[in-house]
Amino acid sequence: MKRILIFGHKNPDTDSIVSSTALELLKKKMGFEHYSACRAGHLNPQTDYIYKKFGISPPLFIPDLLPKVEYFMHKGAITTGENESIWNAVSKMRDKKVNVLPVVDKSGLYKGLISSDLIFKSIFDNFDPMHHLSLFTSAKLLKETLKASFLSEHNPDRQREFKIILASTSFSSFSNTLKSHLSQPVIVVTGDREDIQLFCLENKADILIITGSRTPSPKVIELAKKIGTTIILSPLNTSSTSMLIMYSVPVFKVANTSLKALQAKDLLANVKKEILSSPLRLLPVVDDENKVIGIMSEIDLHNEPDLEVALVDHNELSQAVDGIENYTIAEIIDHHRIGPAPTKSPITFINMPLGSTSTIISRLFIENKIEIPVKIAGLLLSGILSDTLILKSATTTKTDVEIANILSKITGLEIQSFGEEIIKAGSRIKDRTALQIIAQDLKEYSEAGETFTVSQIEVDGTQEILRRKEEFIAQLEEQKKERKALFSALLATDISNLNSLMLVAGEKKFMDFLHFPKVEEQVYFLKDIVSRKKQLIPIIGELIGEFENY
Ligand SMILES: [Mn+2]
Repeated sequence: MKRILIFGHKNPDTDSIVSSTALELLKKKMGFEHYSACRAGHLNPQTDYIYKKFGISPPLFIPDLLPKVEYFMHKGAITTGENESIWNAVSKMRDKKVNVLPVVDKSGLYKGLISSDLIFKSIFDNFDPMHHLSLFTSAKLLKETLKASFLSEHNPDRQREFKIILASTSFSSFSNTLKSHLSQPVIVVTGDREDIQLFCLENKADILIITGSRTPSPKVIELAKKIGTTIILSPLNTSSTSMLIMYSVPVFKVANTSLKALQAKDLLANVKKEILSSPLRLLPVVDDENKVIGIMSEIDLHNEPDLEVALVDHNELSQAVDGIENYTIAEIIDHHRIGPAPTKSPITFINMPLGSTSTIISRLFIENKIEIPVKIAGLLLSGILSDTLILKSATTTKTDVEIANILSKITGLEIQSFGEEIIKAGSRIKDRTALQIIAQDLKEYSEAGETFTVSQIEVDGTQEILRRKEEFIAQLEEQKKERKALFSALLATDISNLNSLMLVAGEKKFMDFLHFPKVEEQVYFLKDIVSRKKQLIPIIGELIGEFENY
């Protein structure tokens, strides 16, 4: 089953973050383990205060959902050690029905890639019939590949290039051949001919492979031990032994070590070309520590991602985490206006005209007869009180009040005083920059083809906002320019009298359409308006309509 990541909107507020945490818990209690609470932005001061107060870890921070290698790759990979024999690698490929293996070192770190093509090429190169066979290997690799045993061993791990000599001729031609190759390391493959065995030892051949399990005389073994020649006793006959030793080459000698692995976090868009231009049209994928965790092939590029998304506290894609268009939206729980349909197929879409998403999620706990743990009740109560300005905003419904009372009972928190406590934690503007304040709860909208943004902050008195007006207007100008928006506004809602000030940076021709009472240049007084969603956005929608038709 695919993982489902639960996301609130960008620039998350308290309601969207706590909804994500609470929905994950609800799903788990209902037996759905594959839901995880996530967030696309940092906690604002209010939300941070609330999570610390209740001692709960906030949702996992995932800044964007742009397609990454980790969501599309083939997970897990059978690897081969760089010092294993290619025979081992071939056996693994056959058993697991793959023709490529990532090569790793002793600690599991990525070193390269080995494929059946590369192995074939290596065998072909070593088997050049115009020359005597040569082979890069060690006594230990030979012994393992042949499933043989040592009768005498000397430096079994030492890997080098050897000449291979088959003692299949008369003694005199064999002795000539051996002598002509003694300047380099040699391996002699022989049967039970003691004259040849002794001649090899007298001439200090490095490795003697005796075939057919024909144990030599004690005299030969003793001499070998004395002079430091390795004797390997192969259970196979001469022809099988000489074929099989070609596969005793260590993997690293054959592997392609120039191929760079992909990182799990690499953006798919950035690695397509690398995959398609790699020799096998696939590349291994490594984690932060360079450990192999999967394979990404040309075919995987067309895979469905291994995750889906659930949205809480928003349903418009313009407010959702970046990159969301690449995933299936599995579920939506929201209390905002319904934007253009973000899904192709039917899904669970719960949208209710209530004061907060937290109210809806609390109801889901109750409807499903699942007890709300005290700390989660604390989070949900915070979500309701934050979104409804302590049940005073025009968006507040009877249901919000009922649910808030239930949560208050569970937590033992008194609604008014706890509400004031969290609103105060969120209205800190003194030591924060205009950008921090505007970005904290910024929403982007589009209406009749025009883009605009409205940020909101709750304050206890508006003097400080007016004093820093120039700073805010400059930052709103920035936002407007960056998004090519018609205007950018900051709604400063005064919780002491439930009115708001709106600071606006906008296109000149649009500013003429704003007929709110003007407090100062670019600052308007919005009497009794505290809800961006229910009160301000519908008015702005109409204004834009008038503006477009003008
Ligand atoms: Mn909300």
